Amino acid sequence: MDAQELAGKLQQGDQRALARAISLAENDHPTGLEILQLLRYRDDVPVVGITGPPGAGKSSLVNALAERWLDAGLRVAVIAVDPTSPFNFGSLLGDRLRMAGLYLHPNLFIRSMASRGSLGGLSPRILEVCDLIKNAGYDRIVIETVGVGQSEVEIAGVADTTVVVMVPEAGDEVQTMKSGVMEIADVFVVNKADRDGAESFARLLRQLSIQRHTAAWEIPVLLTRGDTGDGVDALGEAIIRHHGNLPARRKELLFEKALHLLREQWLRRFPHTALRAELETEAAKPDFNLYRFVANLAQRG
Ligand SMILES: Nc1nc2c(ncn2[C@@H]2O[C@H](COP(=O)(O)OP(=O)(O)OP(=O)(O)O)[C@@H](O)[C@H]2O)c(=O)[nH]1
Ligand SMILES: [Mg+2]
Repeated sequence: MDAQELAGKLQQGDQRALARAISLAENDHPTGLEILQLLRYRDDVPVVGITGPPGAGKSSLVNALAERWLDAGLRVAVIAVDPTSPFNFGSLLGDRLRMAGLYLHPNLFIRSMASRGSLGGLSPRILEVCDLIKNAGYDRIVIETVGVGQSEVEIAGVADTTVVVMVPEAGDEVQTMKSGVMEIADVFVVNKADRDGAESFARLLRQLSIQRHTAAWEIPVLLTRGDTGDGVDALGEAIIRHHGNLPARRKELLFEKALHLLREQWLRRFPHTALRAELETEAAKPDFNLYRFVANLAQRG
């Protein structure tokens, strides 16, 4: 199937065409890029990043959110970014969806992606994957990443709305928490609200997040229960409200994405190893000048 045909099927919502296009994009196959170039630009589909420490209840919340949105007749895509294995469906997320009977739901698309490198960064093709999914007619995209590596902060460069999930036990650590996590949250969730200290932890988070409030957005701190779904309606509402409230944020994200893609093109044009070798050769010459070297490179195009 050529790019035109695949793009056509994908736009009709064909899940197999979507899966095929995603594989092509992930493998840097030229047809993947061709498909992306045929599609419409869409920023009307909320991309939601759900991050937080291992076991905080992210998959349970994703499952509960997906259930609600599917019930409302929406088409939902879930991406699980797993730092350990590309095959086990983001620890248990697959199991949860299966148990909830959602696994085979025709309006649900699930994809697991391995994270990149030992630091657990997001897959380099996540932007492309989201754009493919948007064009396949999905109304919501949810990305679950475990907050143990780079992915928890990187997610903020991909998602329109970043939800940071924590548990009451984290209350003691929050003062010393990596500042990155405080800075990326558009919505805070204190999950396992059935446990001691949930309310007081939520109060602390509210105080800490005041300094990040803007005229357009006050960061909500929500109490939820992943196992029963309590508070998940409010979480869904906050996500949609954030997406609607912040068109400026989406413009900024678009700019960041363009920069990211441009940087990648440059890296492809000047692979590091070749560039390093050339630089070393040139630098050994007596008349070497770094600024002329770079200007010549840029002109070579
Ligand atoms: N008591 C209680 N348990 C919960 C709640 N939400 C989730 N759990 C349980 O916490 C455990 C971890 O939940 P997951 O949803 O798998 O957590 P996760 O953050 O996706 O975990 P990883 O993907 O492994 O990082 C499971 O046994 C859930 O049933 C809650 O609100 N209260
Ligand atoms: Mg999980």
